[in-house]
Amino acid sequence: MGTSDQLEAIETASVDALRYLQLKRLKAALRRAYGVEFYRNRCEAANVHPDDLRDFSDLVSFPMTTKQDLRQSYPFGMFAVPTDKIVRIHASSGTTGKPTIVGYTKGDIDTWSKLMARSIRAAGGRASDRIHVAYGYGLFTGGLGAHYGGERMGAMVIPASGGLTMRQVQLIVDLRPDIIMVTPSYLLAIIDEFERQGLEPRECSLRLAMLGAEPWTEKMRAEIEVRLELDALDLYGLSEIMGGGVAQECIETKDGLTIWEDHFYPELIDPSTNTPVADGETGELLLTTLTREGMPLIRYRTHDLTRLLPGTARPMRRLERMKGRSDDMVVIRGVNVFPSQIETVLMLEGTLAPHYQLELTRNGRLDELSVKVELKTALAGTLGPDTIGDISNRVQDMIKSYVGISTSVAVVEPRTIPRSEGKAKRIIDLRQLT
Ligand code: DLL
Repeated sequence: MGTSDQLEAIETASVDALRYLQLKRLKAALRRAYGVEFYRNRCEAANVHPDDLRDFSDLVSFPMTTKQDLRQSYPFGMFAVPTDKIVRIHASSGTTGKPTIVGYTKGDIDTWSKLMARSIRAAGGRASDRIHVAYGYGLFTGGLGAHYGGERMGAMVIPASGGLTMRQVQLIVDLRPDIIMVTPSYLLAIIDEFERQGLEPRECSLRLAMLGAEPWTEKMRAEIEVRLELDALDLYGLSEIMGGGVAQECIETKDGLTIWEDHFYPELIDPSTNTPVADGETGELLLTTLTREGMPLIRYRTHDLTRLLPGTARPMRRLERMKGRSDDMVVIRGVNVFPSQIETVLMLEGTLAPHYQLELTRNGRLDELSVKVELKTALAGTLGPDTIGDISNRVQDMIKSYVGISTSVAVVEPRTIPRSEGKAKRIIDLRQLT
């Protein structure tokens, strides 16, 4: 591997060779997990043993793992190795309760670095590139994962972390990075800061953006690509499974996220019945780690909704851009709504910026959804109340016809919705409070 810009052998292998490797690794992964008391108990309760797995289709009889299971074994109960073999801890924040602790052996950090380097290469990165990492460093996996991957491939890494947006702009202008790794919502805040300082974002040195850690849309990609004149690619992962770098969009096809199947085995289930979905259908992604040492996970429920598609740029299958999380879905008067659907509609209206929040309230027994969205910065203070009223009405009508729900839309002045320096908070649920 080293600092090579070449693809790894498995990235050009045949699908048969990949399946052979996966099956061998899957059997070993189940045996490793069986060493953890939690999994042994679960398997015994389900009356399955790792030796029962002969083919991929046998995996459905093995128990799934949930975030709740990880919480209950807080902090170290899911580890498959003694804690003195763990060299790194990360944690996923979660909105309620204790965080979920994730442990990595030296070998796990090595695999993760390799997969992040592979992801950067798949996005079009080279050893000669400079990488500005504006994902947060710390217990969140975004910063350190990107950092180790960039170093592993021999790039120059600028560990900016999240926040201090003025300084982000200064570093980008002065150090002239080729690649930025950041959440899409925070990249928008950085672009706005360029403009606030009277700088033209398109003139900056960036050639690629590797965006993820939160849902985003094709419309947002289009906006970012135009405003920065670069290629914006999707990067997916989750801390429980490893961190960023589980799947990455390839620059040559830009058609969804290639999942690094030599390390993760994907399945899709219908979250309401917990049974596999038919080929090509949308479902909740389950992931089984194939090579993880410190904390192997079997059929982990990600809550992320996507479709599995055949491989294009690589033999590995692709995940369609995440549609949303099953637990971010709000049911409003019987209609299932994802923030990404609302975002797609907002971006059809040329006067609006992709900064928005959805507020849920309950009026008696009825849920109400209000959408707060900012005007484009260039329009600040230029539109009268009538024009703004027209825009709100138009957007309300569009949401009604595309998504099927009634909302109240408030168009607000630029920079009035709080900016995130990492993952954007799109839904404010005030229903319990009213
Ligand atoms: O967000 C890991 C990561 C870091 C991914 C940097 C990409 C880049 P968590 O904090 O555990 O880990 O959050 C994981 O974020 O289950 C998805 O719901 C969401 N998510 C991550 N990437 C994407 C993406 C990191 N590309 C959760 N599109 C996941 C949509 C994403 N959602």
